[in-house]
Amino acid sequence: MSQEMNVLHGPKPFVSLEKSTAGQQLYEALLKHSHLPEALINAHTGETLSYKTVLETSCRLAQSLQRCGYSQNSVVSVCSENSLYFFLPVIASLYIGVTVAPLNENYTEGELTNALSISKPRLIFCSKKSLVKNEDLKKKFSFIQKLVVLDSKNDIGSAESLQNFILRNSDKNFDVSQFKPLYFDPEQQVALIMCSSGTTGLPKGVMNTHRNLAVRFAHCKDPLFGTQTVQGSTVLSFMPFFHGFGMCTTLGYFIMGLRIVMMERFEPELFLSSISKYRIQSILVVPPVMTFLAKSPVIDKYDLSSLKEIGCGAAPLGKEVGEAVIKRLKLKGIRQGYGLTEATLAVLFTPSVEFRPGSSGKVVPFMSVKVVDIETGKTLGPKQSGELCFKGDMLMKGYAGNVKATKEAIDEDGWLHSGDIGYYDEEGHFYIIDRLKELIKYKGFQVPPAELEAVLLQHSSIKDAAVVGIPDERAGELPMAFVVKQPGKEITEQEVFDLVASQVSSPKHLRGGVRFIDEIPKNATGKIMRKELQKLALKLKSKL
Ligand code: M24
Repeated sequence: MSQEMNVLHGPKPFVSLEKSTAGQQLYEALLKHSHLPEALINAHTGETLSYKTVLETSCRLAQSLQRCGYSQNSVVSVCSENSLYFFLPVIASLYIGVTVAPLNENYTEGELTNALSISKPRLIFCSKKSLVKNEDLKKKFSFIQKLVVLDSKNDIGSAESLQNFILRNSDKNFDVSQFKPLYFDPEQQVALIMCSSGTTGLPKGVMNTHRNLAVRFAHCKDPLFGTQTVQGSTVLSFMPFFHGFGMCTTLGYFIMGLRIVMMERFEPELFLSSISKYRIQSILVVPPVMTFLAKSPVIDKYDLSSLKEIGCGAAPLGKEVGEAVIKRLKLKGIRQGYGLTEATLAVLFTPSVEFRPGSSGKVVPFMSVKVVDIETGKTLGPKQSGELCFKGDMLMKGYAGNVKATKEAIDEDGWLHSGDIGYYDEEGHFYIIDRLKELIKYKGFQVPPAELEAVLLQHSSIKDAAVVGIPDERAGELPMAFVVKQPGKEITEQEVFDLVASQVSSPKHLRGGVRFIDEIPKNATGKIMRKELQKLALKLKSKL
């Protein structure tokens, strides 16, 4: 059987890939939708931004950035909770070839230091909430020249407000029709630098190109692979905008002219009341939200009858949970997405008419997938499990400044090795069954074990350490640490927990517990035998 025979290709695209940049496509879309009164609604405050405002402000901001010397390949960051203003600097930058490096505003200073050292932004658009943290970072890094506060009317100290930055640097009589986004080679031009640890090691900077985003925009227009919504219909967006899931899906919503109700974070009652109040038709969620929808008694207090579509991704969704939600909310099915930051967004997605409970979907247009035997490297056929590898227009350009890690992730033939184990059935529906890579996912958030192990090893009482994920019904996985004490030294479980909690953001805290052992099991090449430790963790848990 030829190797090519077992490579599955996405179906013929419904629309062909636009040759223009993501910035040009966003500009055209915002112009087309500029008669629509609401682009974004803040579910917490009821404040709104119209499509016309998003268009005008983003264009004026692009001009302001240009006049302040930001040009093709300059890097800026957005470090903010989800807000009405988050996408203004993103879209403005995309118009002019400036690269955006979104940052998780909940990151600790240590985590931000690592992320900033990779992307080196000259300007950070931050929120009032994250200003103090960003001011400290500006003192530390000389490459950060400026802070602009997104959600303040007035300047705060030396940080300018977004409004003033635009007023001071753009034409008084700015005319949108005179503004034209610039053209760059979409395949080469880096649009975003996103944080991801990939299959191993510390967080790295994933370079997603304009072409990568253009693929998402093409998917949005596809009746099989887009969200089942039309211009003007209402969606709810609360996935973090700094992550590929929230960032790329929401940019796609702008392309489609949807009415985007946004939330800063998942708040159960606000989530439900917003669906009811705004007659939300489509939502994208992570598995813990599905568990909430399946099990929580408060669901019955709300009218959720407007909801026609739920897409769920970023972590495994239990078949039973999916089925319970379908029954409770009277849906046709759940649309599962399987994505990786390194592949921009969902590369597997349930087509709108082919629901399969438990499946993560089929390969999307512009992408190919194969399943590879992890021992022999042979390409496998249906119902045979192996590592999922992807190729196509959604693959990242590489990790910023890290050729070695890029070569480890994408092989010589252009295949991205996902580090996930799965198989497909005769109809091409994929099922993810295990994770080969060390990454842990807590509620869909990345928890790279190597990062926590580095924190643990800094402590003088710790000789060796390993962190693994243990299964958890609500969160998917919880990080658990195995620790070897230095001979003659003492440290308690609580002290280990506190050490990690003091240095990394909340999803990475050791909620799975801390266990002391005599030795970390390692293979001949010194690699931690994580599967062994996972088995041990489960054994210990069953004894409790
Ligand atoms: P990143 N099942 C099992 N594991 C999954 C999974 C799934 N369905 N999806 C992701 N993973 C795990 O943080 C794998 O181990 C994302 O999770 C990511 C990024 C962008 C978009 O990236 C995998 O190696 C999305 C996920 C996404 N998910 O759904 C959708 N987008 C979606 C899009 C449009 O790097 C690791 O997480 C419409 C509907 C959708 F659901 C990658 O972790």
